[in-house]
Amino acid sequence: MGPVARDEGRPAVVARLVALLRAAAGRGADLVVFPELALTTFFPRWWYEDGDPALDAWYERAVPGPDTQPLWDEAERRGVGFCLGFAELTPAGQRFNTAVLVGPSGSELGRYRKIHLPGHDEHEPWRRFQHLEKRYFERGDLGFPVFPAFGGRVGMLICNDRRWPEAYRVLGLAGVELVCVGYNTPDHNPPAPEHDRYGDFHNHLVMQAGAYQNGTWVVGVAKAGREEGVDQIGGTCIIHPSGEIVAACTGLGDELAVAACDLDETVSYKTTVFDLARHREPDTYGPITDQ
Ligand code: CDT
Repeated sequence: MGPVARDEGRPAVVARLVALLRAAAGRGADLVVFPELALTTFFPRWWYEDGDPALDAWYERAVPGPDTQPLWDEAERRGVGFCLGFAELTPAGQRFNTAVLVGPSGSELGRYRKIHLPGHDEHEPWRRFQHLEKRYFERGDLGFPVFPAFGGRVGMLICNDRRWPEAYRVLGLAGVELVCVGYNTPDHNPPAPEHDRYGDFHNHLVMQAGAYQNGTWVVGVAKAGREEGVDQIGGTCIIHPSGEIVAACTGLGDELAVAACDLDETVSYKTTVFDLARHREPDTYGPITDQ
């Protein structure tokens, strides 16, 4: 997905999502994966005081809601499911960076709330842009669930989660066969500009490793391009359980990458080199969770 402007508005963004979903259906897709916070610009790049109504405006109180209903309708009409990232404001006032998995009949199959929240929670004026996810979201409270869906077992991660092997492994232990990962990654990291030239490499490195080490498909989807003056990496790709990229986007705008993901191709990994039940040695891994 290309950039979303600050003033673009949900109806215009949803029309873009609908167009992508329709095109994907035309190419035989069963499942369409959209990016993290797909309905708006990446608003954690700006500072807001607590209680500012302009901050609250970035969150969804319900999905589907009046503005997002056309996406649900189109998905149901085409018999295509989707995974969509959005900012969630619950009735109890909790705020999460969330992804929802919707089935081909338009019903919600499950949701995931982002656990690894990057960035900072105070205003850091020295940065060219902020990354205030730690301020605007709580840590997800749903663990790393895996849902029976699309003929297999589907999990979700959100952006920074994809850099953490533990996240894939928890999904792997639940037998995940396809992981949907939406992301918004600037090509500049203010605290570590020396990493900037590795942005695309690190993006693929972590997702390809996560796929191979857990014998799962990984679908990594960018919100890319120059968004409100911040350049974001692309690199959307579909990764086979071997770790190989089998389909990828080439640009930084709205674009589809399509692959036939045979979930049975996970089996030879899950039953041999990454037969987790047989080969893991969890009693030696204590420091991973103890520290
Ligand atoms: N959205 C998100 O999690 N982005 C981070 C940016 C780098 S950390 C400031 C990422 O891991 O891609």
